[in-house]
Amino acid sequence: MKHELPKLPYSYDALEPHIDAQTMEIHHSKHHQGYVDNLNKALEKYPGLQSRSVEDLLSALHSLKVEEGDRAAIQNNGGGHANHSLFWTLMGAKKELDRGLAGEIESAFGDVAKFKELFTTAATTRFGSGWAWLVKDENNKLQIYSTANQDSPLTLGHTPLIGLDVWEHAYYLKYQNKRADYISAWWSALKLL
Ligand code: MN3
Repeated sequence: MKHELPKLPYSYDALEPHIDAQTMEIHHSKHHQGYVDNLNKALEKYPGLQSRSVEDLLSALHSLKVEEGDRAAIQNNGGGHANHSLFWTLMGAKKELDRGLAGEIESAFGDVAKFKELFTTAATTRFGSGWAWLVKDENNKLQIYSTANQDSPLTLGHTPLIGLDVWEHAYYLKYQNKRADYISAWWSALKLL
């Protein structure tokens, strides 16, 4: 079984003006496709791993019986595939506030506004390329942090709930070096909160 690029659940221009159509098209059809292709390439030597989901591969990353170079390729490209697959589903037309999630956020961080502030700081201060995350950790507690590159919280035994891509490819066409402006626009594209 080969991994495949998931369809976007909306059109490339659906997140305008917050995220522009050209960025969405390149991000999805070139960057995400590249992670999928390179993940498939990394798994060519390992037929036993080819039927496992990308989430499963990342959760088991450190115990996979693979060469170290291939482990790094699975970390980077499997992470890229899983992270973006989640990312697309988080955005879209605003839905009614998810009371379950909001309630958990309130008990963990005080209120949704405080959560947004902490998450924004994690996204703003990630040096270089990476992601900001809201995760459920191994004790079922919510945590906010960032990871470098395409590193997935799944490799730490955590379940990602909300992820924000802060690679320049996610915003450079519209926002250039102004990552903070992109992050603030992204909150408007997030459908959950
Ligand atoms: Mn990206």
